[in-house]
Amino acid sequence: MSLSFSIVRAALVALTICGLLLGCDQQSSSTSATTPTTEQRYSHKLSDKNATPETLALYNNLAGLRGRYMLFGHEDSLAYGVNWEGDPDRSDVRDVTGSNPALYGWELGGLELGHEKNLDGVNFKHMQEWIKAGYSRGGVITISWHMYSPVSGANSWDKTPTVHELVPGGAKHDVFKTYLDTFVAFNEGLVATDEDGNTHSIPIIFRPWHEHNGDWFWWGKGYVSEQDYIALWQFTVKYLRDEKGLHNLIYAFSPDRSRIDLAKFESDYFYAYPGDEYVDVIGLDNYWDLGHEANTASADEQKAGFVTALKGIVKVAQARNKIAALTETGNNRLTIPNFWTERILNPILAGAEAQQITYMMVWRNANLVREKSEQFFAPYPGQATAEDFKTFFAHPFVLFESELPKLYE
Ligand code: BMA
Repeated sequence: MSLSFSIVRAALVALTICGLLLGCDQQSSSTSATTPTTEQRYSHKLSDKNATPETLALYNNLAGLRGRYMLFGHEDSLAYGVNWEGDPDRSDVRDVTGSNPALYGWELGGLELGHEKNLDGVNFKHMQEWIKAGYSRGGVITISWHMYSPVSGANSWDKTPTVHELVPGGAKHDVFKTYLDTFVAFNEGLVATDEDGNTHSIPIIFRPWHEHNGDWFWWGKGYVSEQDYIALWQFTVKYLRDEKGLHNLIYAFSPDRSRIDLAKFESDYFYAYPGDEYVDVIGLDNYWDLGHEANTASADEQKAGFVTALKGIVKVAQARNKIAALTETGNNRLTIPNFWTERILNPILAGAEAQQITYMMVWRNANLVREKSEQFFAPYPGQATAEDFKTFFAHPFVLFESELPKLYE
């Protein structure tokens, strides 16, 4: 692992120096034919043609790890854990393995209403600091948004048809723009300063309007037409990218596995797909095949379903020169013995295709005292799957923060 990484790293550093000092993209015609152009270095294009160098580098470096490594991520990892809250720098994942996750998930719900904290009690200013800290250590940041409905004022699980009023021409379109503006302002705080004192925006894998093929959010199937959902997504991208000039976003699409029939994976996956020009990560939220309480299939059937679903997104991604990811996954309360090796790692490693996913992220570890109900997707010290999680951590295929190559150059 370290050998191939050091070669890749050396090559990337050389290319970066070349890019910084010489401006390779302008040089390509006048320098030797062996000097790769920016185009060649970054053969995976983003939907944003003006994406920042760090954002484009992240996307292409994730693509470059495929088949050999998968990043492990955790939602709200630094904000609280099952048995702690208020520590400025702690994570249940690190308490068990010694490393932070490689990828950090954060959630904006409530930002649009001017709240100080998100719907799960995470202070937005602290969130910005944790995002900056994770990025400074080489980690990857992804952001979701359980937005409140601008029509009913209720939370994202409200079923009031809303989307038709948000898209251009809708009665709440202007209000919706002010909601998006809160993210623009939040994003302005997400800057990093390099050794030379130059600042740049932190690349973010932005994952709006997730699980839209399910019927639990107001943007979900049944409360919005396919056409309006697509218009909502496209407007979101165009507004942030073209009107507000955000160029640090990688857009992740993430339908829910439970509403996909594996016998017709692609047609179900593409329900309300916004189009290749608006999507960068071919994602999937899959709790279903990992012991979801409503899934009555046997463990073997679920493992097979898990692999088939992963192969499905890998195929879709490869056909479009994009990357695939398990954007949300996990087993709530981790009741399955050896969950990490038997239900995640071994099925992924059993064939060449599922291994092509670039990252997986498990959901949050709700604080037991504050939330008064058990909800966790990563183990904490003493939890039944903690030892198995260490085996998972130690496997060369799985990357945590302490093992990451440089992803931004
Ligand atoms: C859900 C649960 C909720 C939480 C929401 C947004 O899946 O974890 O408790 O409020 O995500 O983070």
